[in-house]
Amino acid sequence: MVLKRVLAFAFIASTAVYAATFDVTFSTAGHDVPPTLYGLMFEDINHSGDGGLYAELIQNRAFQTVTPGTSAALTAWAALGSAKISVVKSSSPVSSALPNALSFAVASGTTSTVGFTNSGYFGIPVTAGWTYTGSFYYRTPSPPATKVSGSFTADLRSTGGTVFTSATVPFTTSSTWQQATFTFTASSTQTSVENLFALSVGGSTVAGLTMEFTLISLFPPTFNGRENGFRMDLSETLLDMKPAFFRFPGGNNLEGETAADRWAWENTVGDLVDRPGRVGDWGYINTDGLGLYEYLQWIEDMGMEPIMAVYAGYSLNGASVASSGMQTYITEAINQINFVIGDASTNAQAAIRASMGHADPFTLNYIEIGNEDFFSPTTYADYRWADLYNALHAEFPQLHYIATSATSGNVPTLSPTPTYWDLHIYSNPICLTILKDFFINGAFNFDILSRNGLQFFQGEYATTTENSGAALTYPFIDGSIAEAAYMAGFDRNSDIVFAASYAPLLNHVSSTQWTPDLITFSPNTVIRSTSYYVQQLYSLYKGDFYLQSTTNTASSSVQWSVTRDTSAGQYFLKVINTATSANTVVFTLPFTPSHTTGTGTILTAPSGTQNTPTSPNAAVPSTFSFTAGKTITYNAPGLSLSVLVVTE
Ligand code: LX5
Repeated sequence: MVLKRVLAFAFIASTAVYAATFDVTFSTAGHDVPPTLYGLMFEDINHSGDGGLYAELIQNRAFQTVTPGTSAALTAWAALGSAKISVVKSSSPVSSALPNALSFAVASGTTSTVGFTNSGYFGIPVTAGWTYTGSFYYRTPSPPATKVSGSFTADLRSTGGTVFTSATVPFTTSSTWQQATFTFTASSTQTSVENLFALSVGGSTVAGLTMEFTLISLFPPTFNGRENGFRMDLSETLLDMKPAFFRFPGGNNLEGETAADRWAWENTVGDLVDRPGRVGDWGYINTDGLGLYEYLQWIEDMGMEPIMAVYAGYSLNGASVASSGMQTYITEAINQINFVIGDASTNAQAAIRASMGHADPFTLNYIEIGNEDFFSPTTYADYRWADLYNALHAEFPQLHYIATSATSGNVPTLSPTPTYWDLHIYSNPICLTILKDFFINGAFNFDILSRNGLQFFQGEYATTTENSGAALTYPFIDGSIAEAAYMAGFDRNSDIVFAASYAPLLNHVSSTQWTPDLITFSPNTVIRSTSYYVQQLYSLYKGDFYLQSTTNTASSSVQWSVTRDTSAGQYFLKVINTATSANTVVFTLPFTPSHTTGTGTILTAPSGTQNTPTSPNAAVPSTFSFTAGKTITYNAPGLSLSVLVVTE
């Protein structure tokens, strides 16, 4: 994967070190906060999908897109005992989508235990009380004249061979594919994730046989108990943010290295044996077990709404589909949308959705046309945007279409003129010299934009470097608080900013393509970064109405925002102090609170603090009490985001 972006380097600007007092008054005038304002951006990067949110534990479960006979084709697999294993192109594959299989050959005369193991996505969690659900397809290409019957043992074990839980799985030789299923329950929790899934059998039972296996799957309990579902701890971590939307499936991972490699929805739905998988854009194979249906079902379970992208004819090799070739992708996009919202009784794509268990349409309001098409602005402006927009809008006039390119003075130069526009920024906390925009300095970026009907989606943003230009592995408090200052601009400008999402979202600690990320995880741990807590506080205290207040100047150390949850009669006073020393804000309220003591939540930590695998809770929010009255004086510690809750 080639990074499209050259990260900007900038030089540190001096921040105020003297304490200051800021007087803030606010009235009841303001504007609605859109319910979509804070959500999530997701693509399969850093094994955030396969090996991450998608709960499948077996890596390379169906030998998708690998080259038979190579050692790479055996990624995560190893033989047990004297068995010989290799990946072959099956002479009679389980499906046309899955041409390959694991060949398991046992020499005549074998008596000792033979089998094979899988090491998972860089480990497998063993957790007491979890019932694991497994399955696999198997056949014997040249079965003996007299059928052989026996039993495999499926188990989870340490790399040293200690078995934690197992199940007996009967089999009979046959040249046709059979599917075996099993469950087992772990009675102990292992701290180490260096465990294996093993399928084994007594050597004398299978001596002289060659068998084939594929789609060897093992799931732990999943979020909401869904079959083929999502990892519980990661889902719950995201749910704790109360995210409003989920942008998917990319990001770069939508686009493919070439058009042929793009994320194509139709290859991601239906039975798992009918999903070929693809080489993802971040250097590893995507099984597409996490497919369009699974995304949508989980989005619904999580109480979010989708912001779904359609491929727009531009891929990462820099090539655009010619105008004459666009119809294929227009049809594909229409079909993709019909899969989501079509009438299952009249539409073929919607009927697939119904056959998978969701007869009713899913919620869908936003479609993103492409991703970062400013990398090919000419073809986007010349025909790709118009071709897709016009066709989709004609078919689905009720949906909102988000453009991703072609700007001049902050206005997309596209025809038809878009109403929704996604823009991205990865930068450092303070950028005075190179980018005029971000992050502390950018807190007023949206204030200066004209109110001309254009609605903004900050679909990706993150502090990616220190001010020195040094790359970050994990978000650090300085950058996270800079993001918080910037986000005050989202609250204040939520009349024209309808959605915003940090990116990337998730990172498997053992397979990282991009840092920093909002959440880092291993097979059995989840690390919430300092930026996670900033996102969480903004989302939880979003409110439904923004109240105009005295504004500070751009690039000042202290920013604030006042929003209200109207039905609860609660006001959320957010205070962001990006300086390393304390500053004071004095709020004068337009009412006298009904209480004299309020509760606030604060995220603060010394400069440079990061939450890491070895120190996951270096900075976590804590609550505090404050004296509430018509005037509230709040002394904001250095590097802090505070939310003061006041009830009318
Ligand atoms: C960025 C932009 C990482 C990504 C793209 C997304 O979050 O996939 O939309 O990658 S980049 O900078 O290499 O283009």
